[in-house]
Amino acid sequence: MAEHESLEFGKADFVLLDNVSLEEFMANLKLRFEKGRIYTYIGEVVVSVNPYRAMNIYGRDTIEQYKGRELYERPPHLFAIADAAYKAMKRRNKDTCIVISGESGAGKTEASKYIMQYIAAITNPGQRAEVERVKNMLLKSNCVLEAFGNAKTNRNDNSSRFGKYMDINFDFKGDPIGGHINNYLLEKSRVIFQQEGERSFHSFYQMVKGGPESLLRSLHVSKDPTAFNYIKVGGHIKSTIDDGGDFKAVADAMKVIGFTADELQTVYKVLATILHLGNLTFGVDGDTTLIENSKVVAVIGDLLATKEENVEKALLYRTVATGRDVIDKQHTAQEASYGRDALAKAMYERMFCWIVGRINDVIEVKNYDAKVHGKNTVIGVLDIYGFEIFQNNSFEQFCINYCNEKLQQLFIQLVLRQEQEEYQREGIPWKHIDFFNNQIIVDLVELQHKGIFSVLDEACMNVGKVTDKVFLQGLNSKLANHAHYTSRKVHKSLEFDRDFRVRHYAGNVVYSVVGFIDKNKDTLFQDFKRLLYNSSNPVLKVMWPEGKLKITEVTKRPLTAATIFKNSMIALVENLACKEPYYVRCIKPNDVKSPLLFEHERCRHQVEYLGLLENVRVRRAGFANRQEYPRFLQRYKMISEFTWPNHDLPSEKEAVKKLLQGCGFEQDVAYGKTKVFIRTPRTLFCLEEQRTEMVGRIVLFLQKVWRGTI
Ligand code: AD9
Ligand code: MG
Repeated sequence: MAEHESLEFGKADFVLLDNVSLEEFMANLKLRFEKGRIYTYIGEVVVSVNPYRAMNIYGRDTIEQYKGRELYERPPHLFAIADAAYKAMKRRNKDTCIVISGESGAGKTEASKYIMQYIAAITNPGQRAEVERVKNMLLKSNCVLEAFGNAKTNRNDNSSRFGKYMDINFDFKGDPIGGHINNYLLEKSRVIFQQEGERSFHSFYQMVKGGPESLLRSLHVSKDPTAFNYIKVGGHIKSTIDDGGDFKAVADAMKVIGFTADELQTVYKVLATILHLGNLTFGVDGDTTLIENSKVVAVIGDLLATKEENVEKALLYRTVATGRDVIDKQHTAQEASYGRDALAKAMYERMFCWIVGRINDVIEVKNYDAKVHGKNTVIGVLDIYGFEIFQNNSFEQFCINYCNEKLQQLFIQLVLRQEQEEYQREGIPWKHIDFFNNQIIVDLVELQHKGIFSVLDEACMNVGKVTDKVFLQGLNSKLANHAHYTSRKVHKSLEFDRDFRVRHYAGNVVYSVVGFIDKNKDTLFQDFKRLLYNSSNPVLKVMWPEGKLKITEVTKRPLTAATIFKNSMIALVENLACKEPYYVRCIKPNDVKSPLLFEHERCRHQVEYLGLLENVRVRRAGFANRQEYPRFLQRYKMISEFTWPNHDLPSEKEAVKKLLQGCGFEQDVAYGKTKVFIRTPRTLFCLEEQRTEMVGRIVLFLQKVWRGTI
């Protein structure tokens, strides 16, 4: 409960609702949104509604108001959650994490940035240079990662097309001493194709529009983005983003982080190579496949610091080992186009991972001796792509939505578990509340042998020509009876040989299987890996270590994209589960990015699938509020004669008991080992009211004393 919030702005915590019904929940959410109160609590969970306008609530003065305070002392805010995670980490030596979830465009990335800014602002009071350096790097890394990993989609002008989990490490003083970024599945298909109305990654437009003349000249790149096939497919080159200005900001950030001039040049060369690759076309002359615009090949050879003929050969031929012989097999024009696209995607993805790796080199914790300094603790911040439903949903949306299922599952487990554990720890009885458990959908995707990923991997293992259609038949035969899977047999709107539908926790999504096999196999001809490894540009070479292998040495079948993603999600969830979690649940109020519109139906849907109402019920079934005894006493001691100004009871727990008995709240509270638990919010309200009244009286009394009238 926030003492400074009046009821005019609705209830600051949904547990304070008179009745827990969807109607009341929605009415409160709407009222608060319309009054510019975008944050509301459910206990320790922050529900946030995207305001779609600049809010004056993130400045230095606001930070000061939240620093070191308890949640209920101030109006709901992200800063309060960040502070709670920080305090838990510092006071109790706990690793904590902040999980930010919500659909695409709901405000996760913005929230993660504000949280990081807050943590940076409240730490390092001693101004230690090394800590300042680390903080600066952590903050600077955001703009670099967004440039290379975000893009305009039809849902969000700055949509994260990769998942990000960032650990911030703290020393025993509670100051950041380093960090580590894990990145998850970049949507690399965007490099070669975008749906109508969308763009490729910001980095391309930034370079083309903002790169200095001399740079562009050296890259043979014109200032016109429409000159490049790969980045004009979506037709929406213009956006609300200032690409030109961002180019400089990103370049500066990269320099500060420590990217060398050669490294930056290589990044631009990779971007330019991809742009040129997109303009290459293949034709045939009799039996020969050829490149129609060979001048472009010369440019690419130059950019990749390799010979033009090597580039040409890698694009047109494939080296295959047949027994002991090695032969060059010519591609058809179609195969060559496929290879070109695969190369463009792979080069971008590699470069992205390399950039993350370079940032990690710089921010990694160095010279920390736990024996000398005590445990180094961590706050993790998770900002991952939100649930997506597009007109056309493919493998990428499938992975993204699976990831959201995993996170929802974690939320269910942790929110319940955390409550349960706290009651147990404090020795208080607890009763169970039912949630919709989405484990069944997680299983549908990831179960060994039976899940969609397994069926996909099996299809990809088959020798011979496997098609997406064969994969779909496999799904239909194995999963026809699954409650969350629908095939054409059941649903008329689906296309027989193309679609399947999954009933996700957040809604139904129809996936088109076109491209699933290909994206899962994720093949890149070895010839390209060798080409890039043999470049005389050392920075490029580092990105392609496996190009070192000779054709006869490459035997192992690489893991499929689905398996890699599944494993990384399982590892992520395990990592989060062993930390103390704090949640931010983001809601997108409308589809038109309007600051004024609260689309009731849209919001209701999100409230339902995020399980927010159940969350309120769990919170209320237990105790709406809990506070450690000393803290409670400090706040309310003035309302009881037994505790004001000091008490003579044997412990703080006894003093709190005496205070609450005196006020007649005995029935509504329980006494744990270290905390007092208050069941209904009304009790806390009354306590707050009495406190306010007493503070008023005390002030009046003191004024009189000062004036000498007493
Ligand atoms: V996605 O799953 O990566 O596609 P996000 O990350 O949930 O999505 P994002 O944080 O990028 O959404 O927010 C989308 C846009 O909403 C931002 O670019 C801002 O224009 C706007 N936004 C979000 N949060 C705030 C805020 N607290 N204040 C002002 C905001 N604007
Ligand atoms: Mg985002």
